[in-house]
Amino acid sequence: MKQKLKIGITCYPSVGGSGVVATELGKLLAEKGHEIHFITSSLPFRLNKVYCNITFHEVEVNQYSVFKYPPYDLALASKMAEVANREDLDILHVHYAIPHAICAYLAKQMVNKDLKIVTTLHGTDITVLGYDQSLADMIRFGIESSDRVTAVSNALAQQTYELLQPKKEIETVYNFIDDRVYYKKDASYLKEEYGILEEEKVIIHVSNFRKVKRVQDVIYSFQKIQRKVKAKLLLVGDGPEMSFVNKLVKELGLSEKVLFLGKQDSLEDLYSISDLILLLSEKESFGLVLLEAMACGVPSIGTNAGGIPEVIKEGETGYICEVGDIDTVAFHAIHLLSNGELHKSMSENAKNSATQLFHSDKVVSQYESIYYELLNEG
Ligand code: GMT
Repeated sequence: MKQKLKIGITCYPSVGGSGVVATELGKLLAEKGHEIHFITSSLPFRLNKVYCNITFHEVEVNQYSVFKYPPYDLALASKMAEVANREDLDILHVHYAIPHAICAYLAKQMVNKDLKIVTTLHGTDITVLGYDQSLADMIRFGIESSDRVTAVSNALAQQTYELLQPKKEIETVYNFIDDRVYYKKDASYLKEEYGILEEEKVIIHVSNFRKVKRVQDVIYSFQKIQRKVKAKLLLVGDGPEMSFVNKLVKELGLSEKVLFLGKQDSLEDLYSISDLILLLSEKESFGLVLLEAMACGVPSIGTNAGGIPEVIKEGETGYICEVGDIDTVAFHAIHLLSNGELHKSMSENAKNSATQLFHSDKVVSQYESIYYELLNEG
C-alpha cells in the first residue's frame, strides 16, 4: 500500500478557477486518504463539507503601525513554515507562482526538513504579470526554486518558456472535473422560473467580467444570433466590466433577452438548461468553465487563445474562432442551434471528452505521481 501523504495547499480561496481546482484537488486527495492542510487567507469557498482529514489554517495579517502595508506574503510564509513543522508536511502544493511559490520558498528555508514544493501555474501570473519586468525575475525565481512545476495547459507552459525562459521543466497537468457534480440534471424548472420559453435556446457565459474576457464580444455575437434563433443569454458572474456590459445590453435593446444572474454557486444546474457556452477571451490559460459545461453536455464556442483549443475539439465538441471575430461566432452558433442532430452529437461528444480526457481520477493520479516521485528522489 502506498504511503499516505501530508500535503499543504495554498491558493486564492475566493471564487475563481484556480481556487476551484486547488480545493477540488484537496478534497479528492483527502478522499484517497491523504492528509490535507489548506493554508489560505480564508476558507476556500468550495470547502463546503466536513472532511476528517482536511484542516484549514487561516493566514492572519496583523496590522502594526510600523508597517505601511500589511505584509500578507510574510504572514503566509510564516504560516506555511509553522504548519509544515507542526504537521510534518511532506509537500507544499501552491497554486500561482506569485506570491505563493515565493512564500513556499521562504517557508522551506525556515523548516527543519526537506519540504518539497510543487507549483501549479494557472495563467494570470504568467500572461499578465509576466509582462511586468519588475515581476518577471521574481516569477522565474519562484518557478526555478520549486521542486516541480506544472501548468494547466501546453499553451501556458509554452508561453512561460517564451516569456521567462526558466531553467526548469514545466509539465502540463490539465484541469479536471468531478463528474459526480458536473452532469446534466433535470433543472427545467429553472427555465420556467427565469421566464425562458420552452422553445427558446439558452446561451451561457460565465466569467469574472475582467477585460480579458471580452464580454462585449459575447453580447455582440448574441445580438446577431437572436435575430435568427429564439434565444436568451445568461450572464453569470461579476467583475470590473459589469457596468459597461449592462450599459451595452441596454443600448442594443437586448434587456429582455439577457439575464444578469450575478455570482452563482450551483453552476451545474445552469449548465443543465444551457444549449451553448461562449468564452471569447483574449487570454485564457485553460477555461475551466468550458470543461464544466461540457461535462453537462453543453457544446462550446471559444477563441483561439491560450489553452482553449486544447479544451474544445474543433468541429467535435464545439468551435474555435479568432479573438474578436463575432461574425464567425454567430455563424457557428446559429448553425449549431438550428440543427438538432448536430447539436445532439456535439453535446454527446462534449460530455465524453470532459469525462474521459479530463476526468478527476486521471488528473488527481497525475498529481499524486508527481508527489511520490519527488519524495522517492529523497
Ligand atoms: O479566469 C480568471 O481570470 C480567473 C483565473 C483564476 O485565478 O482562477 O483563472 C485562471 O485559472 C483557471 C484555472 O486553472 C483557468 O481555467 C483560467 O483559464 C485562468 N484564467 C486566465 O488565464 C485568464
